[in-house]
Formats: sequence, structure tokens, C-alpha cells
Amino acid sequence: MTTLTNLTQERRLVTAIPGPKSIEALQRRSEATSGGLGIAIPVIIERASDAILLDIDGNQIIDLGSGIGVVNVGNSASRVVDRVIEQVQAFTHTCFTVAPYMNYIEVCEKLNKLTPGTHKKKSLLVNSGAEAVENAVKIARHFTKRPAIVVFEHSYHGRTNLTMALTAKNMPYKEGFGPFAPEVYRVPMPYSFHWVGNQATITEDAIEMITHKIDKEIGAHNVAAILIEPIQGEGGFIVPPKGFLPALSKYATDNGILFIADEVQTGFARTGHMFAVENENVVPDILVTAKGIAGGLPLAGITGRADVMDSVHTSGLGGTFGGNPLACAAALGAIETIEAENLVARAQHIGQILGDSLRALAKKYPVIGEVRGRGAMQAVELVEAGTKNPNTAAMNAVVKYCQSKGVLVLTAGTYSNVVRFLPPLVISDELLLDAMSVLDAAFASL
Ligand code: PLZ
Repeated sequence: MTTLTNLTQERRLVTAIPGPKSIEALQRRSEATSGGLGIAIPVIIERASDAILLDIDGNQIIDLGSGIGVVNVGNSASRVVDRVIEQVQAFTHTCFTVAPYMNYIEVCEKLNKLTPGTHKKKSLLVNSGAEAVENAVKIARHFTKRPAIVVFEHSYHGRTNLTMALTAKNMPYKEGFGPFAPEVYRVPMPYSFHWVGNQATITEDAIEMITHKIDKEIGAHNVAAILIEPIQGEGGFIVPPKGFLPALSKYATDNGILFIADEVQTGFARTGHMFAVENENVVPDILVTAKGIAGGLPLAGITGRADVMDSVHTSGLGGTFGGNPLACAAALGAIETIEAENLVARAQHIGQILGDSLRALAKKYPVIGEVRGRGAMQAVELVEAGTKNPNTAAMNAVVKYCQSKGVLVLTAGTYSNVVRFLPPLVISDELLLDAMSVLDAAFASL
């Protein structure tokens, strides 16, 4: 059914970046769109398939960002496109809480099955990661009848009022947008690269600090949920030390606190597991998904213990567009693609190539302070050589160089000094290696 021919999976520049058509169109962007919006690469996209973006000047750009970890199955993946076309011709919207339809139910069945744990689970669908996190918090408070939510340094959970409160970084996410929602408590994150304590006991020491804070400053009996990204995304791909998530999850369970995993960025095969918590066999009470769930259409999910998800009164949850049939059709296509193309294994393979390439660069270029991540979610933290001082200028220069050669990479980090890599999981080895050679040249150019 798919009619457009796919783009060749190769990098090709026919103009400078941005080209003349993009420059003109970006002028209209400035005139028409809010100045509050950022921009990662100054081009206008005309089409995209798999790991290639085509701009209106005819440049083919390698996508190492996946629209911030969304098109894990590739851009306009055929199973997503076909199912969406079929659905758009059937009906576009009824509102699931007005007149239900099957594909919403099917997506929830899939989520209940794919998320960790063999216990009975139920799901709710909404429109965005932030909305999903908000609903997870609402449900946790309702179930536990407790007010407090514990979150971490370096965390990112969204841009709505509650999720701004949950997010750590002030600039650009929170500056001037307060006051923020109450009953949100931030605890230390074992960020090993910047940990001032003993590296050998980082897990135990962090758990001790966190539980001490909860017990003394909040009271564990007041805490509804501990909310954490299994690998912190916007914060700079911070991977918690071994044993940390299991210990945290155990503390939560022992104290009647719900453990909520925000898998918005780490989910759907990204890290070489379907969900990142599987790496240490952690089974969250609630798991939040978005981004990669639907191959590019807006959809997010809250999946949790049936007793928790059913604790809310009828009509206590909902929303007009949540679980829109087009987005659900796309999700079924995306999940089918992940399974049929074994993208979990593919993410591990990409992780091997990415990790090897980045570690080789770290040996050559002392500006790379650390290489970290898991699977197809990897990053480099840039420093002033020989120190741990953030090097934002190097990050900006590397990103700019890569763009000028037709490679899109994203930034991250509390200290604005991380270059992150989130390629579509269908990217070919050749394309990825081509991008890595551009990255090498970018560091050489510093
Ligand atoms: N939780 C872990 O990574 C979104 C933000 C991009 P939404 N991250 C990308 C930006 O600059 O706005 C994210 C996330 C984690 C929640 C969210 C929020 O998801 O779909 O953007 O609301």
C-alpha cells in the first residue's frame, strides 16, 4: 500500500547546510512560530525514511537522533504507514471514553504483556510523555493516599506544570515558568563521573543518602512514589551504577511506595532490552512509555499493577485524544516491527558499533571525558582536557561540524556538555560507520 519510494540510505550533500531553500523557509519559521521554540538543525525536512532525512534543498542527512528517540523502527516504517493508512480510511476519532475501539485495547494488551513482570497489569493511553508521567503520579497518589513524590537530580520528566516540578534542570525548562507543583522532593543521583565520594561504594552510599533523606525529611509513609528514568535521558545519559535500581525498588516495596519507571526515552528496544529496567530484572509498579511506542505518532502509555490501575474511580482518568485510533494503529505497526525485525538484538549490535567507535575516539581526543550508555542510547561527555570541567564550547562545535557534513546529532546534559546518539534501530552498519567517521573529523577539527 505504501506508495512513496524509500530514500536511499546514504548521506548526500548538494548544498551547504542550510541550503538556500531552507534559509528562506527558516525566515518564515522565525516570523510565524513562537520564539520559545528551539531548533537542533537549521534545515526544513521534506521527507524521511529509516535513518535518512531529506531536506527541501535535496540534502540527505543521517539521523542519529530519531526525533529524540522516537522513530526507533525508522522514519515512516512500512508497517506503521500501512496500518495508519488503513485506519485513517476507517475512522479518525471517536474518543475512547465515548465510543471505544479495538486498537486501543490491543495496544494495552501488548503493553501489559511486554512490560516486565508476570503479575496482572492494566494500561491507560494518553498523548505525550509528560501527560503519561502526570497520570502515573495521579494514579500513585490516588492508590497510596499519600502526597509526596521522590525524584532525582538530573531528571527530566516533561514541560507541563507538574512535570516541570519533577524535572531537575532550571534552564531552559523551568526558568520563569513557576510556581511549581508542591510535594515533589529531589534526592541525589549516583552520577558516577561527577561523584565526589568513593566509586567502589557508590551504590550503597547513594542508597544510604536517599533513604536517609526520605526517612528524615519526608517520612517514608508520606511518599506515594519514587519516580526515576532507568537511564537518565536529557540529563546526559546517566547510567546508574549496578545494583542501584534493584536496591531502590526494594526500598520502595518495603515501605509501601510505588516504584515508577519513566521509560519514555529508554523504552521500546532502545537500550538493547524492550525496557531498560530489564537489565537488572527490576519490575516497576508503574511503567511509563511514549516516544518509541508509535513510530512517530503521538501516543504514550501508563502500564501498572492491575490493583493500582483499577484503584481510580470510573471516569477519573481520560482525555479527548488519548489513545487516538491513528496513533494506536501506528503503535501496533511499530511493536510488530520491533518484534519481526528483532530490534532488541539490533540495538545491542548498534551499541557494540557505537560503543567501540566512541571509545576509540575517547582514546584519541582527551576532550572526551566519558563514554556511556547502553545499546543504541550512548553519549560522550565533553570536558576541558584532563579535568571534569564541562566543555560546552566543544559540544557546540562538534554538533555544528557534524551538521555541516550531513549528520544530525543531539545534545544533552545538566552541564550542557554531552553529545548523545539515538539512531533509529534500523540504521545500517555502513551508515552508522559513515556517521562515526564524520564524528571523528569533528573532534579532529576542534
Ligand atoms: N520523560 C524520560 O525523555 C521527553 C524532551 C524534548 P514528552 N524528552 C525529550 C524537549 O525538549 O521537550 C521525555 C523524556 C522522559 C518524559 C519526557 C516527556 O515526553 O512526550 O516530550 O512530553
